[in-house]
Amino acid sequence: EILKKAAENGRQNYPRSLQTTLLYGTAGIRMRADNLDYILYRMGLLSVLFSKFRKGQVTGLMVTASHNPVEDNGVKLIDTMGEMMPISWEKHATKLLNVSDDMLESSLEAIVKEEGIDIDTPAVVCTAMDTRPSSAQLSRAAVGGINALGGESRSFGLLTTPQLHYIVCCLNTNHQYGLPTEDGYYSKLTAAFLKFNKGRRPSRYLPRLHVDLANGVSAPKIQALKTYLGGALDITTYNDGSSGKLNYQVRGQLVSHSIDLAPGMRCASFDGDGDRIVYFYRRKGGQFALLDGDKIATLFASFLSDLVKASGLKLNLGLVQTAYANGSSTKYITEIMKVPVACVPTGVKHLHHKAGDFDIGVYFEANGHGTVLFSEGAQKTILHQAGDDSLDEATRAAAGQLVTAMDMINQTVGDAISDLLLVETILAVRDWTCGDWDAAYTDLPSVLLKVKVEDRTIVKTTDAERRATSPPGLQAAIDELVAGYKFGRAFVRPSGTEDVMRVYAEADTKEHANKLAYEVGLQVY
Ligand code: 16G
Ligand code: ZN
Repeated sequence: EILKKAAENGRQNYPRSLQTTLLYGTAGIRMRADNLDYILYRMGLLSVLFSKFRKGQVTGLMVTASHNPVEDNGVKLIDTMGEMMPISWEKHATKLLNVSDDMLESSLEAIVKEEGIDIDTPAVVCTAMDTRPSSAQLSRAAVGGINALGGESRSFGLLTTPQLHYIVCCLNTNHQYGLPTEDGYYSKLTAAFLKFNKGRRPSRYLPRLHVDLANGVSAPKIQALKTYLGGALDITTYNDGSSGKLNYQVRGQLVSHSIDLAPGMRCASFDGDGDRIVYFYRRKGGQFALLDGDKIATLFASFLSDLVKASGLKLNLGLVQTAYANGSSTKYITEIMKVPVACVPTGVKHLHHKAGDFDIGVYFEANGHGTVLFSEGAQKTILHQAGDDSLDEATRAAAGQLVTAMDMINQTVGDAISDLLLVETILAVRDWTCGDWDAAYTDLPSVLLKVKVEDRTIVKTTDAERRATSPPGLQAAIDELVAGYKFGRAFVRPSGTEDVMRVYAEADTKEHANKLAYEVGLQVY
């Protein structure tokens, strides 16, 4: 009965206005905001079914299109521990995105049946949004959907995506993860930061950072963060206005053009919804240098692995990357740091999932999305070690530092604010400049091209997208091209978010990487 009412309400107030086939893809759905009302309504419905499926635990719905242009918007659904909605539910989302108004009721019914949902279970969904002009209206449409199925909606207004993930996790863990409010979030992270940095007198490291916020939702959030940090970290912000020029940066490359970059300045930039961060600086010789997700991942992994050793624990720590990870980073991690590396297909959900195979799993995409997961067992062991009076003080202190690091890390999803605090902590502890950090390894020159094709689905890949299995002969051709270059590596994959093929290549020089990418591109063109 309630399904019928919800479908009827949808037909009247949020009629389907697009006939094209849509996909709930790698990171939810993103598109021009004009036609999103019915989509948000329907995703509101789905988030209620998902909460009922999770026995009434809180689920989440974030209105954002991340780093897409300001005219776009979209939605990401969140699971009860703050992870992304599981892959097995994406087909339900895709179904609801595409059915006619007449078929909405029966489609809802089919999901209820297939997932064995008790429709009388109460449901709670938390929602939040980014700063796009369309976000408020679309949030109302989502709440309309949530309420239409009798779900309780809790709206948190403007939040970064990872803040909403954090809040959902807190609500479902009896506040064990932290207090389920924005204040709880800042308090938890900054208390850990301040504890780590208390009384530290670095000489090379300067607690001064320049951050470009892409005019996104992080702009007001960094202002709030600053009040919690007091004077412990001096943050100068750029593009910290409202949504006007949101995400003007080139996709994938978050590097800012607004910062007048002088040698010695340490800079970072965020994407529009605050789940990605990269650092950059100018080398002594004046050359621009990017400290991307791979560099952040190696920094985190080496720091945590040192602490694990110093605290006398036997925990297996591993790092998860994608095919885009620079070959030098992979080599450095496996050969110098002796930390195991796993490679998975593009998309945060794959990295997050794989990181769960380790006691401590660090994961990052080169584009700056990443975090660290501590298994439940590891968390217990670390806490126990930190409180074990029979141990010598140095050992206990190291375990204590691991506890503090865990508190600073948003384990639910990649989080630019949390990552920033941990990078700053590690640099301070090691008394490092960007140059010291950068010196660990030198990136191989790399190139990423997009190629417009008629049908990107003809290319199929395996081995974490590093090898093509179809069309026949493609991989052999790539192998042959790659063999002609020193340190050559290349792959092609169909994009999950745009109607294009992506071609990645790296080699000993920029010129060679360009040439290799071009040659490989011709194979799919
Ligand atoms: C999405 C993914 C990102 C990935 C990108 C690849 C999430 C939250 N975001 O933005 O991780 O790098 O897609 O896009 O999973 P592509 O398939 O078009 O290359
Ligand atoms: Zn994002």
